[in-house]
Amino acid sequence: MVQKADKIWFDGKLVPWDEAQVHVLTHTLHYGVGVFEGIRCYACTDGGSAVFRLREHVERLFLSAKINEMVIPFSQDEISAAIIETLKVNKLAEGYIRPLCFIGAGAMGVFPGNNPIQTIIATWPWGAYLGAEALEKGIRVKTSTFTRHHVNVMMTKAKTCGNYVNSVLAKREALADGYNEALMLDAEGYVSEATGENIFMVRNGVIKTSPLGSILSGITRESIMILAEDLGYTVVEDRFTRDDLYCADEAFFTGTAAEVTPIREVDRRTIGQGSRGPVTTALQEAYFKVLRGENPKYGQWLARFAI
Ligand code: PPE
Repeated sequence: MVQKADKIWFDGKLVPWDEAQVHVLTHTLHYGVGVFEGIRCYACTDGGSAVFRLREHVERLFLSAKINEMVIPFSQDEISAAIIETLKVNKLAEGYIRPLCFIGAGAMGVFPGNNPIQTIIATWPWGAYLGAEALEKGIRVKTSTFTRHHVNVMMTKAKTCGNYVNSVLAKREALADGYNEALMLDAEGYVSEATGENIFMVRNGVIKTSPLGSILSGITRESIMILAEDLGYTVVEDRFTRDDLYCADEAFFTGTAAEVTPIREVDRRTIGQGSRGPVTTALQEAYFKVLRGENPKYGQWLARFAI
């Protein structure tokens, strides 16, 4: 169960958590055209808190809306300010932020007509996405029987609610089969991403990640590519296959929720030594330092606030 907070921001007002309700004929509930973000904030070492890459997340929310021809009746600055306001009112120094824009009730049928575009911002505490041990020991992954979206079926640059039907199907299957996460291949059979994470592999010191195509353009992915280059690694965006991945020295997932999660097994093949490898460890450390405000070089990635 999600841990309740005091308030949810709903169309410009802070309403009590239990009163943030919608009508059953909400268009998005029927047809899945809504857009959302997943953002984290962290308590910093020097006191205070910071939202990680707030500007980029809010920008992606608006781009997702544009792709889906939804006009959000607020500016990016207004949504950013509302996020900080919601965190403060809920006294959440560290946690997860979920903005969601959806098509409200009005007309029914596939064409949404002039139904209102509504916006909520919810926040709650959220620990390690894939379990407390995952960040240290790594997780077990299985190639899904479900193919990731073809770019001309669902537009993958948008973080669209309906895109996640594919993720839910794959995640359920992976968990039922005793794994922690599903590895999803694109329509051509190359490694795409996971149900809510991007993927990296490391071989002979070179870090590789799937190119933008069928994947969500992850903000963690981009941050890790920058931090890896800082640490002197070569990073390439290139397609790779599941058998390339089986032969990796290391592999890991990235995502706001998943942060940097090592992969220790794929389809019963042990990856590297079957534990968190040195490159993954170095990148995890670098990432957490930035999040906690310990790397002044990336101070501009942090929207600081105090509760
Ligand atoms: N791919 C997908 C499909 C995805 O959903 C996410 C985020 C990513 C990649 C990584 O993107 P970024 O967070 O910008 O690095 N998934 C969000 C939702 C997870 C959920 O279960 O809900 C998240 O991590 O917040």
